[in-house]
Amino acid sequence: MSLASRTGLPVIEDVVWWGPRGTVIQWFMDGASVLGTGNPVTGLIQTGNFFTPLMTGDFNGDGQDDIVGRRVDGSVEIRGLLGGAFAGFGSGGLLGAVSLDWTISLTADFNRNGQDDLLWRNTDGGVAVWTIEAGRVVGGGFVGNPGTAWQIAGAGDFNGDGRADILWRHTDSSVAIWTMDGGAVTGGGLVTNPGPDWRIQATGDFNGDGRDDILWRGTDGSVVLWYMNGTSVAGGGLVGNPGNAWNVDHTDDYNGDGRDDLMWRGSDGGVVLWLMNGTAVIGGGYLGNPGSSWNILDI
Ligand SMILES: [Ca+2]
Ligand SMILES: [Ca+2]
Ligand SMILES: [Ca+2]
Ligand SMILES: [Ca+2]
Repeated sequence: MSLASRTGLPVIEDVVWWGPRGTVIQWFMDGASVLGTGNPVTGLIQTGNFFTPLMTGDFNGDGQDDIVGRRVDGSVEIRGLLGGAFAGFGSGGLLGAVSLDWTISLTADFNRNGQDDLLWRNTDGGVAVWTIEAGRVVGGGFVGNPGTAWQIAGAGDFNGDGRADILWRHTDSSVAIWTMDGGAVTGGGLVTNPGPDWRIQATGDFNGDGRDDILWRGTDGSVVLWYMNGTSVAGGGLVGNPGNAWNVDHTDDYNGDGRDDLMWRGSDGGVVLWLMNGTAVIGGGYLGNPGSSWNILDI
């Protein structure tokens, strides 16, 4: 899910790669092609201060993705990525230590301030949100505990209020949504259960109606979209089937038309982009192959 789809601003998202020995490389995107490649950025791994990047988000509202990671002591750190180089965060950036029974599940904007927040999960099932502003924790806290049979399957703004909501999947394959306002659950409930043959692959606003949708993958490789309106499935259908050698790696708006697109990764490491308009693939193609030791940062 891109900030663009939440703010209505046309923003072309770049691709951030995390590779061997902690190197980061950016692909600057221009619609269906890679416009250029940033210089490799190193220096994230320092002796005695291992920093594992987890995912990206915009934690200061400048429209540029930053990287959030954790040090071995559990402390959380945000590093800026501006113009292909690491930028500092002034007095922000280092968010303090959290015990290692908590993991960061994803980043999303839960309080509609245009800056991504952190969603945490405890091994005991507990859920917490940190709302972030200018690289600092400014609010949030413990949200609740639905039990460990419920797994966080993603986040998206399913009711179109500008705040990200939490998408849940139960071990019995039930689906549920918590609509959120910062660290508080404001509503939600159960969604249709498509059965165990369908896995949630991604969320994003693929039809540009201002509400995020759910992208499903069948065991046969089929790709299906549900257009969402809160907890109701308001439309959608079959997108296609690229075969099980291809996995959905990432969704974002790569051509700046306000609709999220699908980035595929092949079993050989190859990258293919599908530019989307609802369930229709309207463009894109093969982007290249950085090699299987490189991964796109994010969830
Ligand atoms: Ca926020
Ligand atoms: Ca929402
Ligand atoms: Ca939508
Ligand atoms: Ca798009």
